[in-house]
Amino acid sequence: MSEAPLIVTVGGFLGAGKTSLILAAARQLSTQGVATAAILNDQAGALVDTQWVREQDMDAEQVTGGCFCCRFGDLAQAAERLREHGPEVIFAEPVGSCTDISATVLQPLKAEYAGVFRLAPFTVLVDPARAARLLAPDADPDLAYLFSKQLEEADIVCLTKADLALPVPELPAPAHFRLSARTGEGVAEWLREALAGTTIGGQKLLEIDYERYARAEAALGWLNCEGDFLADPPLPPAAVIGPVIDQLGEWLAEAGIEIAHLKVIDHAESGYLKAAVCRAGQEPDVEGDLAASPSAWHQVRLNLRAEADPDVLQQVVTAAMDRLRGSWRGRRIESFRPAPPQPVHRFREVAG
Ligand SMILES: Nc1nc2c(ncn2[C@@H]2O[C@H](COP(=O)(O)OP(=O)(O)OP(=O)(O)O)[C@@H](O)[C@H]2O)c(=O)[nH]1
Ligand SMILES: [Mg+2]
Repeated sequence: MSEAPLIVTVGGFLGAGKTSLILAAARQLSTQGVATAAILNDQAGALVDTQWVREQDMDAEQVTGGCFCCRFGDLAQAAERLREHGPEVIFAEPVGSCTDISATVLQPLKAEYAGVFRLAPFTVLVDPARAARLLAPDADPDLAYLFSKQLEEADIVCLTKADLALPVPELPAPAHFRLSARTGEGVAEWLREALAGTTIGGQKLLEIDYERYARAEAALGWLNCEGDFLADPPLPPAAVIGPVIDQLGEWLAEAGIEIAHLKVIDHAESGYLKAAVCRAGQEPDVEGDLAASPSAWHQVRLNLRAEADPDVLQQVVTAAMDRLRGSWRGRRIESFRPAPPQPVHRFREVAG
């Protein structure tokens, strides 16, 4: 390979559209013969995103059990493994509740992996609807703080979901691009800037209060679940994940619980389907094989992040899944509040 792979870090709050943009960008790049790969990240295992990205035939690794900053070694190893397959671009998606990425991830990558990887400008995505909620006077003040810190350290800020034509919120940092992963609008323009090689990622460093940052992360209940479902009678994937996501949306809305992101993926013998919502009461976004035929066996993964007690999340998820007609095998559920971030490295100056 002529040049070291370019790591393109795409951050932003939960549900901002990071994975969708990475997939849309990878599709555009593949038409130009550019090989890409992705690294996904979460506080727990059983990631919907990793499975979704792999279902789209993209080479993907994941870092689990903590954010990139706390698992810096795992991130570097994941990037090294991907490098063996010769991608020119490696997209890296940090957990949506993570910030201070410039000091704890980008500077260490520049310092320790010079010549091995190159760094694109750090892109942070903003969903206009989420921004409006987090910037409202009644928003959780710690989450609002985290959100503003995410924007403050960005080299490039992008407003996402342009196809929804939502009002543009007044952001603490100005947006450089407005794009839609769904229609492709603005993706080529962003990619041109991200891949230009003129700006090296991590130009800014944050002043940040780690106690407040930890409180913001802990404001969210986190739940990851996976298991096999044997439908009796056989059901299409839409009839498995549809009722689960609808029921959960209804119960969480009734309880007044703010959803950051709820996503469910079903890999059945007949095809795969993903459904997701970023707020209670939202009509789910459904992607995949909508026409997949009935199947008895379904491999299901569900990831839920919401402003609620993790035990409550566990109860409602279990109850929603148990309403389906059939039986669950080997279902594992992890629910918790993320632990305070403890970065392996924290640079006080911008590295080379
Ligand atoms: N209408 C519309 N919806 C989008 C667009 N991009 C993403 N979405 C939807 O927004 C939701 C969140 O998208 P993701 O790409 O999963 O967001 P994310 O930032 O990776 O989420 P986390 O990994 O959970 O933090 C999904 O339901 C997507 O279908 C877009 O351009 N337009
Ligand atoms: Mg994602």
